[in-house]
Amino acid sequence: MALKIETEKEFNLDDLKQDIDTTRKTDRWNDAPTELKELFHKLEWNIIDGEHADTVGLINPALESQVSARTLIAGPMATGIAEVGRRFKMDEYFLPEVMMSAKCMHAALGRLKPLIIAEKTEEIGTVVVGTVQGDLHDIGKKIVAMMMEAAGFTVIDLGVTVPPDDFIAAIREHKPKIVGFSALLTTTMNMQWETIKRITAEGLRQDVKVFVGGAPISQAWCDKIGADAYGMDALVAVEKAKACVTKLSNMKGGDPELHAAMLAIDKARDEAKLKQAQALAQAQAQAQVKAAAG
Ligand code: B12
Repeated sequence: MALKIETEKEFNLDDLKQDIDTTRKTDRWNDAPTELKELFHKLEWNIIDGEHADTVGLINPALESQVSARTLIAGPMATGIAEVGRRFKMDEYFLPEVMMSAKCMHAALGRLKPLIIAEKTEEIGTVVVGTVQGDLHDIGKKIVAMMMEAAGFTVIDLGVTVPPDDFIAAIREHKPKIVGFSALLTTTMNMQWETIKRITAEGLRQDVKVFVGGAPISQAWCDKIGADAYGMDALVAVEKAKACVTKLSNMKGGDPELHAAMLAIDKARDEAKLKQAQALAQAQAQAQVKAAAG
């Protein structure tokens, strides 16, 4: 049985600006056994320090301790690369450092990919994904592709800096139910729009549901460019993709009702999260009252 470790809440990552000793004092991953908490912190710092030759050596013992590939991706790998992004933004890191950290992420994903894909038990349709023209970022897109594959999709990954024509050709050839565009740069997000315009001009818009994602992408951007769904992360992307091929399979790409149904998934998710947080707070308050009375 895989160990359950909380990865979904928003963590304070200030300790990652300091050093691993400061990190050891954070309450992040406190629900993991002590040796795993230490391993998670080492993995965070491995990514920050870009020591890619050692990454798999940290992943393996975590897997042996029943940590799931998903927990590693959504947990210490996500927090480690987030700190790299912060350092890059603040000019504390430059391209060479970020490239070394990206190598750590690729090494880890290479180890985890077969485990995630092994979860695939059914065949529910084809998805075409790619990073739009001019953009070389592919870590997030690879995670989305892996999770889609695990959920039962056949994924055609067109790679990075994919011109609109290549998306069009792939839609004609593979007849996917969904096409997903990743963009990580404010300068390339417009290529998502251009690609949708080309798909529409080619008369293919109704044939595919268009998903968009990447760090600068938002629901507002998705609405503006007429995409069907925005995926803030791989889990959300998979949930929406599955809905597209099950209860919403009769809807066409570009249908406003499909767009509304995708938004309803986000709303339901937010409400469930809120309920969970309220229940937790209530349980904690009750425990405090009990402890005070006893
Ligand atoms: C690693 C990295 C790089 C690596 C990329 C390596 C690789 N193979 O991917 C390298 C070093 C090559 C690089 C280069 C550059 N980078 Co860079 N990079 C990053 C960094 C630090 C991390 C990105 C990442 O992998 N995140 C982790 C993944 C898991 O998250 P994610 O990509 O957001 O994906 C998740 C979701 O967004 C979503 N998702 C993603 N794609 C999709 C697609 C679909 C369909 C769906 C539904 C969902 C979805 O699901 C994913 C998983 O949950 C970011 C910082 C940041 N905050 O994002 C900067 C960042 C994106 N880079 C930036 C910049 C400026 C550059 C360069 C222009 C720098 C330069 N001067 O040359 C070049 C651009 C090169 C190019 N033409 O593309 C800026 C962009 C700023 C902006 N607003 O445009 C950022 C934000 C850093 C910063 N804060 O300044 N970079």
